[in-house]
Amino acid sequence: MKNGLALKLTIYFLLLFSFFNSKADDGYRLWLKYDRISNQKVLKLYLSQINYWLAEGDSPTINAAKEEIQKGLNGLLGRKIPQTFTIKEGVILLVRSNSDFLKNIDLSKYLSNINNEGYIILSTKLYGKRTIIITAKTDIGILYGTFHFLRLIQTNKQIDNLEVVSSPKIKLRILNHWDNLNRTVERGYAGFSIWDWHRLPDYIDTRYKDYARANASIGINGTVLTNVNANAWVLTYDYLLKVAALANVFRPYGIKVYLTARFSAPIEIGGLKTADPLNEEVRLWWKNKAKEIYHLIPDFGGFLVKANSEGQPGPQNYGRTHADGANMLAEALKPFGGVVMWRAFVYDNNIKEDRAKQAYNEFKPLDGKFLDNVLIQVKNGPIDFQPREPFHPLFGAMPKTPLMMEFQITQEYLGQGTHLVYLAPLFKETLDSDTYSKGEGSTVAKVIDGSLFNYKISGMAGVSNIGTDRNWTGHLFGQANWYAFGRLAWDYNLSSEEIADEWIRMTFSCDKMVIDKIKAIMLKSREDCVNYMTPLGLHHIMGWNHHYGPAPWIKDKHREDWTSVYYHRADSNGIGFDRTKTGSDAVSQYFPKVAEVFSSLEKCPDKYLLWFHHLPWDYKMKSGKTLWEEICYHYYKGVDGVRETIKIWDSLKNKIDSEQFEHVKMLLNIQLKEAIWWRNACVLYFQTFSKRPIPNELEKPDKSLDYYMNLSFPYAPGI
Ligand code: GCV
Repeated sequence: MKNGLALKLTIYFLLLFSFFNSKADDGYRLWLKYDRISNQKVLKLYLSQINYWLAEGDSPTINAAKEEIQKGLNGLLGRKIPQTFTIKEGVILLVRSNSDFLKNIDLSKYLSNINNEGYIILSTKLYGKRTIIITAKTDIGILYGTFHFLRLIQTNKQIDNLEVVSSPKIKLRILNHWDNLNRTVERGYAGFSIWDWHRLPDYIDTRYKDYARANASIGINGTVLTNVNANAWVLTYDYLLKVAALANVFRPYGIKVYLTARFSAPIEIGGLKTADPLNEEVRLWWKNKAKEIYHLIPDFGGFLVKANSEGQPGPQNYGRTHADGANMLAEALKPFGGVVMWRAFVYDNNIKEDRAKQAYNEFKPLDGKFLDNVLIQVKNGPIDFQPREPFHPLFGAMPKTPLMMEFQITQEYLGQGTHLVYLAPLFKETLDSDTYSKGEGSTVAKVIDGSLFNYKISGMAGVSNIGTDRNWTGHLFGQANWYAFGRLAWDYNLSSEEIADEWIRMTFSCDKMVIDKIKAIMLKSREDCVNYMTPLGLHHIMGWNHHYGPAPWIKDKHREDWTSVYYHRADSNGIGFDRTKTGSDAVSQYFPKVAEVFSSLEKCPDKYLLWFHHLPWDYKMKSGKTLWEEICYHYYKGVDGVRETIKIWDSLKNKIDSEQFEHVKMLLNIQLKEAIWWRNACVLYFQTFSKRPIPNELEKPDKSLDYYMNLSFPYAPGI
């Protein structure tokens, strides 16, 4: 009997132990988990430094900051940190810079270095008491500073000597949701749209607030709720009420809402016969619509517009220019302080010109013709969010028109929902590119932050990867891309490594071994992906329509510029798109210094080689290999990279949360399968032109080209 009881108790305790030991993290809390710090030494130190918090004011934004500091400190330190109303030893003080609490300290040297969204964090003594001041000119600055401070604790950084002065470099830091009103998401791989239009405005999903918190924590201050392939219906009164309900949730977190404006809305929901931007009735319709919107949403951000692109209506339907269209909307928004973000993603299959050149040809002549509340939103590269593209030639080419960046966070062309690809290196590659538009150092970042040409407004947009999946982004590492986008929009000088370091610490662990391993995986992941998908400047060779998987054989479709053969141009002589003077001459759209590099076979970096040059299969590469061999080795290297990633990941078993571990492990196995699929399909296909063997030491594809060409995916996600 006694023995039986002992056994039962042992089993009970073992079960209890294993329950507490196998943590399960479903990813919902993103990088704002605020779990108790596991390193006891670090925890003890913080507990000796932080005794109270004090926040002045009670605006909705200050209340959000209070809620956050309370939740954050209590969670991270594992005990209730009380609020105080007077300065006491070890207080965290959240106040505006003009607060009486700060009247005895001179903040001027800091304040002159921050704008209205910036903040200052100082470790100091106030009235003889050790204090950490989080201050700003505005409430939103205080909230941003609060998130920064909590991040320091989450990442186990020292807090005894703080002198942080931080201000966003870019004004509009915006997510673009390609979400439809029926809740499907174009190029979305994380479930359905988080906007529950049917139940809005009365039903406020808790996700909305969590979405706002997450975005505010990385400085995102705007969200375009709807797809650029727009539906006019969202501009009807009933839907605007729903939009207003979302705006109310986001407002305390400094996030403005924007909508996509379908150019033909005056016809579709306004009953007019035309949407001609020079027609008086049409202009009046938009003015009244703007009035109606601002009546419901006084801080409405403005419109994002895709016009005369991929079948969307636009001013050219009426023989007008993009400037005519954008200015009509800008005029309607102007009295209320709204902006128009007009996309430069235009190309037309009927124009017999290299697609890569068309946006530049269309927009460059319009420089200076836009009203001052219009930004032109330009994708990072001249084609379409490929794994690698050179920077878009419009950057630097429109000194009189604010150009804003459009990145894609959702991985339409980089493995969609199943590949671990950390995008910060891709974003940085574009931002750091030198346009030479005003001599050396005229980086894309300096174009879009407005400093190079004195733009009055500046912006960076990221096409969102968020959906209804429990962990928001489908792939856990998709969260890192959302995070990296926000952090870079705030400060593009941060390195990919710094951002990864922060995110890993907040998502997985502050254990050095774990950080080093995951960081190594993240930092190489984009290059691995380029290698197994589109090495050496290849591009746009993915599956038809759904863009899932490889399909370099796509040809003979109703649009040539949507086929793969249009882009790789493989034939018995060689491969690549000649964009030099002997070809489409797209190089001449770049400033001479850049054009010279891209044009020259000696100077053109290998990574852009086939983007700009058509070269024979036996062309001698810098490595000494032939072009054909080099292509093969890159494809194989990409796959080997994923194998290496899996090995590293496996070594993290029991070192990180078990649910996180298993989730990523399963996805990595899919990624490996798909990387091999990409490699085999592309190498076999290009081999039909090169007629050369795959180098001996490389494993041979185990399936035939026919096999790959016959695969079909009618239900691939995202369309
Ligand atoms: C929203 C690519 C995508 C489309 C997208 C388009 C755009 O072509 O495949 O789904 O449409 O870009 O950016 O407008």
